[in-house]
Amino acid sequence: MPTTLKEFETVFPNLVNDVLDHCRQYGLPTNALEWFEKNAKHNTVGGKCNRGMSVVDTTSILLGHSLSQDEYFHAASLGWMVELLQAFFLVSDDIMDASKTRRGNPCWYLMPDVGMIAINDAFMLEGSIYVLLKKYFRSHKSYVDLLELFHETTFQTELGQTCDLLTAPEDHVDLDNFSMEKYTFIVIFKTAFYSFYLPVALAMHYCNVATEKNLKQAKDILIPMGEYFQIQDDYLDNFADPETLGKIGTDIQDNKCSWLINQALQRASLEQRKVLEENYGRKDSECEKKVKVVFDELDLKAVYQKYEEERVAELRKLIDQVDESEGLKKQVFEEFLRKIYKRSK
Ligand code: DMA
Ligand code: MG
Ligand code: MG
Ligand code: MG
Repeated sequence: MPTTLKEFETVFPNLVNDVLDHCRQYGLPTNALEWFEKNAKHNTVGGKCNRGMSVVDTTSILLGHSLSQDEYFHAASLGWMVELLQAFFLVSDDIMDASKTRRGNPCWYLMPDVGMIAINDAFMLEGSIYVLLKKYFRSHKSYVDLLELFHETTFQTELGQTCDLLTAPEDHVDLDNFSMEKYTFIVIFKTAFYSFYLPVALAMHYCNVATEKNLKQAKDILIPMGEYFQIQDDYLDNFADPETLGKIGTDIQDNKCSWLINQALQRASLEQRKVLEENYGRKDSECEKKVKVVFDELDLKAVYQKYEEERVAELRKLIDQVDESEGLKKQVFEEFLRKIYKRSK
């Protein structure tokens, strides 16, 4: 049975207390302790926790039994470390993307009294990962692998964010600068590694089945799955109800090399291309509306739905070919895919 959000969330307060204890040994002033607690809770809790819960579900599938209390706690701790990494990326991403809302609340940097303290708060969220990893996994035989995996995945995500931001200059719109090739690189690096490969690879290390062959098999499925997930994110940025999504889309105004603009460019007439050139990437909601009209004229909703069915069929084929001889299980991937298929938020 997959874990529930409720059960998973019961672990987090313990982890926050661990980090607070770590700070207390330095005699950190009370107001700073309280600030960190608020930062950690506001930014880490309240999402879907698909990534974090996948560490737990993958662990239980790989071990082949329901988890003991101790196993649940350890797997969930690794899961919350992924959620802390995500919180670190999201707090910074919202500043860089000039977003307004996240998980139905104002973005952290827009909360009263926060402002640019949010930058340091993001660093603190990242730093907490390593406090917890040391506390609970210092004597695990894969400690160095876990540590390196977090470091490398963080770096990969930052490379993706670099390319995401560099293809979206604020003051210069050039649609010729976009391509599906650039897009694929951006999304694999900014999203797929940390959201898909990381949770499963962590569980594989924890369960001692992280052989070279198994890690490669996992990567070959989870990277395309993560690409599909970010394409959903780009689709929802424009087509979802912000109330359901918990965030207001910014990709058009932000001049992002998104899946939708790339698809639009492949299909636009000369006239439509002109509309896109004159209105994409402008910090103006009237311009944004004109771009949205072109997206509707090109029926990108249907284009996306067709893409989704094809991509999911491909992923199912890849999953079917998994070799389970070294302890990997197809079910790990089936479960992950089930969680995101046709998601609306
Ligand atoms: C997500 O990109 C990538 C990271 C590393 C946060 P995004 O800006 O499309 O995410 P969102 O739509 O959640 O702001
Ligand atoms: Mg963003
Ligand atoms: Mg972004
Ligand atoms: Mg997005």
